[in-house]
Amino acid sequence: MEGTIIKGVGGFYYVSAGQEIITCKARGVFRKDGITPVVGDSVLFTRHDAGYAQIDEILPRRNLLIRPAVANIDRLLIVLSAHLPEPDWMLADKLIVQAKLNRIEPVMVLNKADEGDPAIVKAFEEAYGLFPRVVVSAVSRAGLGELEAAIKGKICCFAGQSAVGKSSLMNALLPELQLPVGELTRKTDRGKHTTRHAQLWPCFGGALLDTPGFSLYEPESFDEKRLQECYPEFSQAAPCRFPGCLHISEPGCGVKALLQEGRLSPARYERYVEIAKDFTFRRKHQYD
Ligand SMILES: Nc1nc2c(ncn2[C@@H]2O[C@H](COP(=O)(O)OP(=O)(O)OP(=O)(O)O)[C@@H](O)[C@H]2O)c(=O)[nH]1
Ligand SMILES: [Mg+2]
Ligand SMILES: [Zn+2]
Repeated sequence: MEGTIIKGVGGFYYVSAGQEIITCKARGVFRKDGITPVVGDSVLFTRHDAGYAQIDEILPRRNLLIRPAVANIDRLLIVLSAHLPEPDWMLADKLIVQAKLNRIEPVMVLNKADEGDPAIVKAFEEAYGLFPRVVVSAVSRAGLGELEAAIKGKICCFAGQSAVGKSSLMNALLPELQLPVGELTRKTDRGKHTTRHAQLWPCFGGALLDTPGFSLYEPESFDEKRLQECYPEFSQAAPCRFPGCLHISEPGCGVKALLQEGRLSPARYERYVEIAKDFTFRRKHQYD
């Protein structure tokens, strides 16, 4: 039989097939081969008269994200909070890169619009104006229709810092779930990592995955050319003088010109430089 892993905990995999959820164990050989089934995997399994069903095969993955491990994602819903916790813009940018390198479409979601800090809303628009994006509130339900439209028929995975409201948005979209949501710690205004496991919920003709947020970030290759392709902003730039321009300190750079003309978010650009330098560093030290 064929099914989709919706949850994996303690060596058990919960596989959705038709209207049923079947508890499975993975075949022993997977561990030997270093293969771990993950949430979102399409699998072939067999049922036995006694004991647990067994996952025999993992069907080819379209993509795989790690920490938390999820597979076969169409869209990554990258959630930021317009209030607390303070947005980790760098994490959001890295999640975009992670998504794009894995051929997953990023959708930027700014939650807590009911308490929205206008400066954050403005920064969000400036940074992500060229991305599909929605401003929403799990509390007031503003923007939820738009969010649902972005999800329809796709396998969508929530990602982002603890306490930005990923589980709250899941609950707002699918009230029957009643997932646990957490408070912010009083001292640091950060989240408490309430969600512990990735879990997939079929809905809207596709599925939604709640996750504990991504700790990031492990591209398989550190190719600066591919990194640049993750920045739709750059496609508006005139060609650079030097082929292979990193858009950092080279003369005659089209991206720098864009920046000087005020057509590129300085904050996004600064974070790009940091990520690009990190790519260069890691590429050079990959085989150390
Ligand atoms: N004002 C306001 N608060 C919200 C909104 N959405 C979530 N919250 C609050 O934010 C806190 C964290 O919400 P969660 O849904 O647990 O956040 P999470 O992203 O799932 O966090 P982790 O599971 O720890 O990764 C809770 O206290 C929620 O009530 C919103 O739209 N507006
Ligand atoms: Mg959560
Ligand atoms: Zn350049």
